[in-house]
Amino acid sequence: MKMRILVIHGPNLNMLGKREPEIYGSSTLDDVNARLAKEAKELGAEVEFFQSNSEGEIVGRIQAAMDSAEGILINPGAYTHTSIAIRDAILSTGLPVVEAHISNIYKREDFRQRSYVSGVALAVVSGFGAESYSLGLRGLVDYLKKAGS
Ligand code: CA2
Repeated sequence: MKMRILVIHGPNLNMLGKREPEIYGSSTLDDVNARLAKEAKELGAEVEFFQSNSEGEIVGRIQAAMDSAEGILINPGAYTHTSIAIRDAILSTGLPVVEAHISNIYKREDFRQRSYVSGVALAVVSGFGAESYSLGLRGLVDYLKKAGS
């Protein structure tokens, strides 16, 4: 059974580890991806990474995943709170999607308390720092293993 996971990092996540370490930690995006690649290997999955600051590019990559992945792990960044287009793209693929956030969006500003993605996601992990991605990956792979058996 193939388990290819597309990991999508939304806007400004290319700045990880370079600014605001008190909120987003000190790991860089490359550190996070290297750790996910190692964990994916241990779980028997393949990962591909994509970061973009552009909503349209993220929508395009989600659509393309229909033919190249069995699941998506996404931190939509600030588009979480604004993007009906990303939500619609997720729905159109029918792929299981796990939403991950470094910070706990529910204990931050009011405008971060609404996610357009959560309602179409398999699951949400928010607030464990970069570990949120690892927990999300693990949950998604477990889900796919069960779904395929
Ligand atoms: O907590 C998360 O993972 C967020 O998705 C991060 C977004 C924010 O808009 C969401 O509300 C919650 C922001 C990503 C910005 O990342 C930076 C990292 C380092 C320095 C500056 C920005």
